[in-house]
Amino acid sequence: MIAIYDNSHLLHDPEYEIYDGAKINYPEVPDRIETIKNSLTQVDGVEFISPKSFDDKLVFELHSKQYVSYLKDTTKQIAPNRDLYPSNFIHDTYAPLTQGTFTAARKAVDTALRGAELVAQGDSLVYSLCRPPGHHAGGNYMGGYCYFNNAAAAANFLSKHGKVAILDIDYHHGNGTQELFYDRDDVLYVSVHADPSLNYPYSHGFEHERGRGKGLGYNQNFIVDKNCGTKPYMATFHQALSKINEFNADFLVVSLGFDGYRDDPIAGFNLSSEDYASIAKYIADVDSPTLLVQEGGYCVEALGELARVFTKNMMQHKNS
Ligand code: Q9C
Ligand code: ZN
Repeated sequence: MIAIYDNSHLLHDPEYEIYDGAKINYPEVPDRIETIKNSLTQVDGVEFISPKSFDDKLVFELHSKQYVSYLKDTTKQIAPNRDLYPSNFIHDTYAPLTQGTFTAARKAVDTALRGAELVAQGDSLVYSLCRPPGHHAGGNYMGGYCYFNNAAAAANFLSKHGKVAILDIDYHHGNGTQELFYDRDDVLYVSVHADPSLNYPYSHGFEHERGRGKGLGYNQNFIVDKNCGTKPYMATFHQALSKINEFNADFLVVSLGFDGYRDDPIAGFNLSSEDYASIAKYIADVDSPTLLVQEGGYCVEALGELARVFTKNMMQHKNS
């Protein structure tokens, strides 16, 4: 399995999050991806490569020129080691900007696109170690630690080569991804996440949101309770996976969040690393070449183990 990594994610390192009017430590830290990379380096059969630079037009197919320019121009004016809370093109208070944010976020798109290109060329399993994450970013906004929608960029790239399914197993609903494909029937979006009436992103992720126009039926939201544990989670996960299998896609993109893990500091379905191993096996059984795109997961001490267990099980089952 090829894994794609680039160190420009280190340029995005906000100091704080504003939560309930107070400054708290920013959970979406550079160590997340460093830990995952270091752990995967020890796994037999994983080979690392760097992304390359893809044309900006692939970004503009999803994000407006106005939004992209705002991000580029605003970050240029931020002093080193300062956080700026933007007042435009933003969904919530969870997307601080630093001087390096644009560069890091743009490279995360390249990381996802490189993975998509390899999968389009015949690789059966690739892992894009994207940071910052992407699934909360929409056409015109950042939010929820996300700036550009990496998984959506990969899915949109792959849609030129066949039918694409996106399975989003981050704890949070991918409101940005949902929005970007809401009118389309060539990209199916299926998400399993915590109840948005009690959890971020609050605005979207309800089960009645099923797509629009010819996209109707190509958006499927599945809700589980916070801390629900293995049994209820797996029951719902299997319903989601059967939608993916029915669609019979040519390519599968997995928005891979580890924030369902039991010790996650901001989220959690009370899932164990064994649960992530079995989730990986079931996803590997989907009969489509698969791109894993890193989204959330904030228990830094566990991320190395979770990524290792997940990829080992994916690799074993994908080729058997
Ligand atoms: N202090 C992703 O997992 N914060 N984004 C909610 C908790 C926002 C999560 C309040 C959570 C965003 C990619
Ligand atoms: Zn999340």
